[in-house]
Amino acid sequence: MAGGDDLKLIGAWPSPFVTRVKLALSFNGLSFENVEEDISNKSELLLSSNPVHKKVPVLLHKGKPICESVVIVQYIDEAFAGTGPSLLSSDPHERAVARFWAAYIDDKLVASWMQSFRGKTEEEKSEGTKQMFAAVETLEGALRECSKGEEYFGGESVGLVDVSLGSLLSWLKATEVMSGAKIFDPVKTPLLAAWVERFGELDGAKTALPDVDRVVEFAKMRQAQAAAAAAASEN
Ligand code: GTX
Repeated sequence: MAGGDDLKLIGAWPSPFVTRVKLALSFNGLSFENVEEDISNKSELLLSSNPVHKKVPVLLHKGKPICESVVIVQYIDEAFAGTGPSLLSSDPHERAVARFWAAYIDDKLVASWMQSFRGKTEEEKSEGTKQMFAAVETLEGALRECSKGEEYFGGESVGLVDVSLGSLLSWLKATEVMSGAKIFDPVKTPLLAAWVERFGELDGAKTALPDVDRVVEFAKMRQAQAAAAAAASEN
């Protein structure tokens, strides 16, 4: 397997951004050393590799760090071109469109989804939920446009947008379990609902995506910690 000793991933298993990098490595058939980071007690390796944001993921290739998940995914695609199907089209316009939607996923979907459970008030949370559903509906249109009748945002095979959105699936499914609301509704967003099923069946996705039940447990533990911290600050 290519990669091997040359690739080290500084990550944390619950992070959807780390999953993003694992997906790209997996789809490219690249092996890597996984370095599990304790986010509450950051290692010297993380701090020196990502001194600006001090966040995971960081990919070290031959010792050189690359930061920011979407940047790392594109780096893998370029540095290991030919080891797997390319995640970006050879057409500059299609590449630009894919980068646009990858940014949309982080700026609109991830941001509103986080607001839906981290909002300070109930209004903020419900506004987050509303915006999250609006972003999902917009992505239904993006899938229709980008796939051109094929199976993925990337067309016949997965691309940057599939990896960007696919990395969130365990968390979005965990949110469905916890809230009871269907995020990828087969009636409102039939293409996306089918895409979710198809994406989850890919070997690369099965390898890289964290188990939904484990994410639910983790999320409940974090909720309990946040509630305890809020109660302590009131006293
Ligand atoms: N924009 C970055 C990327 O795409 O790589 C974002 C990376 C990031 O936020 N990493 C977090 C981190 O290292 C871990 S993932 C947090 C998201 C949790 C969502 C589910 C509740 N954080 C360390 C820190 O902020 O100090």
